[in-house]
Amino acid sequence: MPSDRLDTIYNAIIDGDADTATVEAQAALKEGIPASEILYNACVPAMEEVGSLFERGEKFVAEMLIASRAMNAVVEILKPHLVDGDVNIIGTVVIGTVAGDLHDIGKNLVGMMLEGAGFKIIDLGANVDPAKFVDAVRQNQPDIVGMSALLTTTMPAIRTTIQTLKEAGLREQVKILIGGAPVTQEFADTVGADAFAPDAGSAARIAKSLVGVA
Ligand code: B1M
Repeated sequence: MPSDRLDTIYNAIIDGDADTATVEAQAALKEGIPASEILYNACVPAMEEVGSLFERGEKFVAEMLIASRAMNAVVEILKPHLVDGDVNIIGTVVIGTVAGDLHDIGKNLVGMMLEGAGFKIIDLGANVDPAKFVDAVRQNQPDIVGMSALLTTTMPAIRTTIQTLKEAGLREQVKILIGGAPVTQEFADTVGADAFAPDAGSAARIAKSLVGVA
């Protein structure tokens, strides 16, 4: 951890203390610590630690939820520093976490980075049924459909959603980008997605290449 400030944010998120986490994040920004450093050196590792504590039975679902609220509160503060409001629109992305899956922090970060890269984002939220993806594609004619899955048990919903888009005759109109902790390039190849991104930064880079922007 490069500073005490980041250490405090890290611990506050693990403890689900949104007040301390947000006050410290504001102070860190004032001190000139870049928003990306706060995100990737404090917030994301904090959520990884929460996951490990949960696996070891040292945290429960309710505590994971409270930690995720603290993380979201910090992300709201960081957002204006991560996303440049003055970018040209290079494409539209419909994004959501797939059916049965309530995890939305990673999906929100990906949406934010894509917005920063110049995409218009239509965020369908979490636990999105395949039919809702289909409706959103019909209505918005996006260039890319982004799907996030955080559970091994919800990864198959990516396949179902792609299949539903195919049945609706919409699959060939869009590029499909997928991600989430258990998702791999191999899985993306198996389900016929156009691209996989392991993190939010690479998602933005890959999305740009999908629409032909270097
Ligand atoms: Co849950 N959960 N959770 N959880 N949770 C995990 C995912 C888990 C790994 C924890 C663990 O056991 N270590 C485990 C999954 C095990 C598995 O399937 N292999 C797990 C479990 C088991 C569960 C429940 C089943 C627990 C239960 O009820 N018994 C339950 C399921 C509920 C459901 O969805 N139906 C559950 C519930 C929850 C909460 C609701 C309490 C909460 C989510 C709150 C919220 O999101 N609003 C929660 C949390 C917070 C976590 C952990 C701790 C943190 C997730 C997170 O936000 N990470 C998580 C442990 C972990 O991840 N280590 C865990 C930070 C985020 C920035 O990373 O989401 O990976 P991530 O996103 C990254 C990349 O993956 C990528 O870019 C992002 C940024 O770099 N990416 C994409 C993500 N989406 C992308 C899309 C793209 C491209 C890249 O293109 C479109």
